[in-house]
Amino acid sequence: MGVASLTLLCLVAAAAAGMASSAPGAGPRVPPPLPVLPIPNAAQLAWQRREVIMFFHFGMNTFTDSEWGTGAEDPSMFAPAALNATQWMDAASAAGASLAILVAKHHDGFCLWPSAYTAHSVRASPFHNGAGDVVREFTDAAHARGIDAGLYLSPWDRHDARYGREVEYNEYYLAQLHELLTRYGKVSEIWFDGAKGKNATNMTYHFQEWFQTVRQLQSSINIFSDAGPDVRWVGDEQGFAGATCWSTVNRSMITIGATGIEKYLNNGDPRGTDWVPPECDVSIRPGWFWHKNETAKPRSKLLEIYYNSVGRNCVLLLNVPPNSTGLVDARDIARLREFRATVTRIFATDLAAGSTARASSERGAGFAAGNVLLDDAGETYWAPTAEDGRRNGYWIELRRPAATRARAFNVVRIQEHVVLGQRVERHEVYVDGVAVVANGTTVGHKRLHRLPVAVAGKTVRIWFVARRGVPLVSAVGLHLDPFATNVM
Ligand code: FUL
Repeated sequence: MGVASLTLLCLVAAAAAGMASSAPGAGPRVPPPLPVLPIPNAAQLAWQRREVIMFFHFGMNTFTDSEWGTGAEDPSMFAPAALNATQWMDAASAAGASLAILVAKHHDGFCLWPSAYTAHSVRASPFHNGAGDVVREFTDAAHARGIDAGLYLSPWDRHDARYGREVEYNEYYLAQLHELLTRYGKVSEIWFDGAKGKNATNMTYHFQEWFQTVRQLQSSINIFSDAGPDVRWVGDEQGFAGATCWSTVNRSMITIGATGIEKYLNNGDPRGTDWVPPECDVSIRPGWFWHKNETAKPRSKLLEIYYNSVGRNCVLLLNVPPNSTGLVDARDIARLREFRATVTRIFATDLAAGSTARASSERGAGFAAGNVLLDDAGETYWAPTAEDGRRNGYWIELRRPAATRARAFNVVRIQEHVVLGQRVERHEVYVDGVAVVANGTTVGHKRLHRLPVAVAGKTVRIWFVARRGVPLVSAVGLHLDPFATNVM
């Protein structure tokens, strides 16, 4: 290869990588803006991008038709005849989930793995004649499918006699955490449920010891609880985040398991100093556990949940309960597949594609308005100069190509570059300079606006009316949801 062609190749490669500084004649590249703290860590960012993850509630309750077992259940009742965790992963794949979380021990205290610290486990059950290990089958099946595994270990334990004796129970719980986090390979999320019955025995959980032990054993894990530290509960079990939803909170404001914290968790806190994004847990059926006569929510409900969770800056943790045979009901898998196909269909076509983008200003090479149209997993973003805030404010505008501007859309997608912090406090969406078709407060990783009626138009402009620092936008999309009631 000649020197000339080599130089050309280098230039092309540099341009492709956005390295304007290496092109002859171009000035040095403008660095990215400073972050607005707090910002997510790498594990939190990877979690956020999953968008939909799966929950599997399976245990003693599956066999007793209950939601909260008493702890007095006989292990002989735990007898799934054809448990197949690979089939559970079919359900996770059908939903497009990259992480699956198993309830390893629920409030009834029965352990789905052969814990060395209690007799109340699969070891005392007929499952594989006492030689079974559901946690092993689950984690192996997940890993074999390329799905990450997570585990739930209920702090509230209605069976164990140590519950209520502070040191003894905390030691027991820690020893079980140790088993779960050292025997089964990589664990990507651990769930600390704050739930506890009103008349439950008094018990102080040593969360700090638990959290630090988890970190010691699994360095890239995300720890879930009402108060994080990595992922927080959204404050309800309907799968709905607040219309205002910050990834930030002040952890010191949240007592795990307390009542009255729900609204704070639902909305987050713009002045929060901790990055603890919300997870929306909801079951596909009325119950968390399987009950013979319950059925899955319809597609329209699942879609509403999606818009109100993923579309409000959250990760959706969708529960599907395996039945007493040890299998996920085929109808539930079909519903998950239908749900995923629907989401894919809505978002596969971007009616903003081919638009030209302009903005109130651009920070420099690498921060162009057009970055919001690139399908690059949020790597690039539009950044304005800091000056706009002192002039007329920050906006970005898409001018749709003549060929598609007559095509109506009823969903507007906006995504912030949260790598550098969540910033947008209030925004408005205009079509053709006049009608405000949508407005709202926070954006975060993803904000989906469903419009009351489908609209067409030449230009779509988004004003960032209030924000912490300059807005940084990684994507804007326009979509048509054919299942919305306003579309013929
Ligand atoms: C709640 C529990 O009490 C439910 O049984 C279920 O496990 C849900 C995910 O969390 O707090």
